[in-house]
Amino acid sequence: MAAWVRPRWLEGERDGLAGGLTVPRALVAGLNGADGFVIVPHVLPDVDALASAAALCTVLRHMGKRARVEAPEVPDLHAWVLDPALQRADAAAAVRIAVDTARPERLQVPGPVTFCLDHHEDNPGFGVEADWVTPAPSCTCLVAALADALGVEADGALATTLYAGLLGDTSGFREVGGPDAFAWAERFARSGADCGAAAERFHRRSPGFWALLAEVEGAMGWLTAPGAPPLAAVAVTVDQPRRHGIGPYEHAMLPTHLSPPAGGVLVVLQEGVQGVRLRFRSRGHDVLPLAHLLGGGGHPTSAGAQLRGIGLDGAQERLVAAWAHLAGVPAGSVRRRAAASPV
Ligand SMILES: [Mn+2]
Repeated sequence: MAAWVRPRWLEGERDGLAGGLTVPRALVAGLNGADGFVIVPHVLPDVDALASAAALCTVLRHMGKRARVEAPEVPDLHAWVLDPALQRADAAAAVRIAVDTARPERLQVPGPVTFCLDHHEDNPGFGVEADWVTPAPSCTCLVAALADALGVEADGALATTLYAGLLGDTSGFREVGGPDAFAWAERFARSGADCGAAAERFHRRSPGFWALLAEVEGAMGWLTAPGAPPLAAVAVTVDQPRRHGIGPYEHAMLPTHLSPPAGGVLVVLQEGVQGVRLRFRSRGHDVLPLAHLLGGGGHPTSAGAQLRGIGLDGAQERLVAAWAHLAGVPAGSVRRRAAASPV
């Protein structure tokens, strides 16, 4: 069993290795004092949501606690992250923990939660007993810091799960917001994570995915207006992923394979049966104000919004209006180009 590499910040030296994460005492005391845990991730789960739930469940079981993950929705694409044994029910469990979920209505199984553990900046905190909401490259980083605080050492399997969450939320280190992600990666690797196996599994795509990606890249359009940051946008109809045999979870990974414009925003508009899903990506430019204006949320460089009862044309109009509003330019001054580059 590999031991944790104990970061110096735990000894009180905030050297930035892990962004100075400090686990709230109320959370540590609450988890130590309780038993019978149910860990719930968010709907349309990504790798980090499932990895965070799996890792926290494993940590609690290492402590001798009864714990299980409650995730009715585990897509085949991400099934490698969550061992089915972690979902197995035992005696009635009542202490619910939300992981990686910014709002209660996004929980896979709705209901009050006792503890809330999340790295989304716009999470208001909705745990009845304790919340821990703090920025980190992935929610598994919080689980790792919590394991340290609870005195649980990671073995290779747990470290691999923690690393998987980091891979997921950095899109395989394509969308790294700072050096913290690499410090965490090193820590997980030195704790015994099989980084190669996790990366191979994470980056696996179906053949149709690459065909769809090529199609989408060729259809990129640009919005420009004097004084506004550049915005690259592409719309994907509901038929396109179907035609290539791409399911919703793999479709959700499309934006991470497209490059955001320098100093600007990439928006992928994905048509669905109920409306249009907008996915925002950037390298450094804060996309949260745009996501919030359109009723969504997420992280500063990776966010999303769902527009219901609307088609692609309507969604594009809403996007242009919101973007022009934020940039303080009249919507009429926005120029649209269907081209591979903005000039
Ligand atoms: Mn996450």
